[in-house]
Amino acid sequence: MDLRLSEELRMVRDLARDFTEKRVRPLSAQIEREHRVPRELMDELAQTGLLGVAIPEEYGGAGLGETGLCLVMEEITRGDFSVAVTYGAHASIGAMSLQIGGSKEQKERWLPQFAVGSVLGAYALSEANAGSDPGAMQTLAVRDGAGWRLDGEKVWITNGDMADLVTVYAVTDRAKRAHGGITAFLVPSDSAGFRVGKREEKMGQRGSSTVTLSFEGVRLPDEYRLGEVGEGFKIAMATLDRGRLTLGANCLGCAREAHALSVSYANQREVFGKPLAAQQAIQWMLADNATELFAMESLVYRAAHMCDQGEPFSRESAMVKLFASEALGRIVDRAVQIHGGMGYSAEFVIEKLYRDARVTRIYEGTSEIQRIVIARDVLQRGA
Ligand code: COS
Repeated sequence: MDLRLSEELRMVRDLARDFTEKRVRPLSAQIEREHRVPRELMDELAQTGLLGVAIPEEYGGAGLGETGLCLVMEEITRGDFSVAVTYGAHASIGAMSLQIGGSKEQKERWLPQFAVGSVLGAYALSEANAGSDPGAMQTLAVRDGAGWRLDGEKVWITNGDMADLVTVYAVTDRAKRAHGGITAFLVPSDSAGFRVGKREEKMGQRGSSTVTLSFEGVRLPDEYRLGEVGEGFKIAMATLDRGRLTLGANCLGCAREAHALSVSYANQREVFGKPLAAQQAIQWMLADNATELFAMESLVYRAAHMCDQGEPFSRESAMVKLFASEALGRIVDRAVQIHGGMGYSAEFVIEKLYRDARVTRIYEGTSEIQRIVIARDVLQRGA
């Protein structure tokens, strides 16, 4: 298997790296302080063309697939996790349901707008009592003349207050639920009855907006239904297969940043008359970081390659999410330890990375859910 990057992929990675250094990193402290990623930054990202990196060329994107998306996510996360999550909620899971489940007409209408950022997307699956078990959702869509009427509430929706078009999953058959009873809808945020509710105050990734969305008798024409009636759960899961891969790339970017800061601090800080880096205890931590980074990188880009080749990759994407989020947890923990008291101080970025990292073991499926997905696949398809 050849994992070398094509000329185009290297160009897109360099573009994302350059944008991150010039525009994202300098704003990171402000984003953290104000708990807000400026919409203008998304507009600037749109101007680079990076919003459409994974959108097929026929729909106005760069057509660089999951590998392209992972490269961009990795780079942006190095500059600021919240910006990367805001980007991903649009370019990854926001656009992906449409790419997976949309008709030709729906893709022709919406994807070019997603690619240039004139329409921002979001993905709304979770509910207060349906997080790990989305089949238990209560949001209901019932036939209303030639269209649909939507009622319910979604929680933890990234970009919910910024998005123009939200993919909402709703029950259309209570008896069938995950097995043919859930349908996906494209819901414009200016629909009557669409409301943005509470904004979460979070431990980390504070700049990324996470809100409740409610739908009170939202009326939708049938052409806003995504995929067939009853096909929604599969579209939601296939979208998460992609999302979990790009999340692995987020973890990789954050871990690289923590490791680079640790190496630099270990070289400059002196203890017992010599640099920290001369202490074997510190060297072992750096060696473990470097090894886990190599493993993360290998998993992320091998699984992305499988996805881009059209091979099944559901088990592998769960493995990426599980391993990368847990390895990131170990790497940021070592980074705090290497920095000592400085790692615990809010004046240093390590403290922020530690907080930003924690949720990666929870959102888009907890580590325990990933183990369920992997174990089921092992038992059904073999080791
Ligand atoms: N791609 C396509 N279809 C899939 C799929 C996937 N990755 N995973 C499951 N399906 C299909 C199944 O094949 C099944 O189809 P049939 O009805 O034809 O049999 C259907 O979807 C239901 O699947 P399953 O029986 O496995 O559903 P469960 O309710 O047992 O749920 C898990 C399975 C646990 C994997 C799922 O609920 C899950 O991923 N939970 C976590 C959700 C999550 O990540 N939430 C975070 C919020 S999103 S930011």
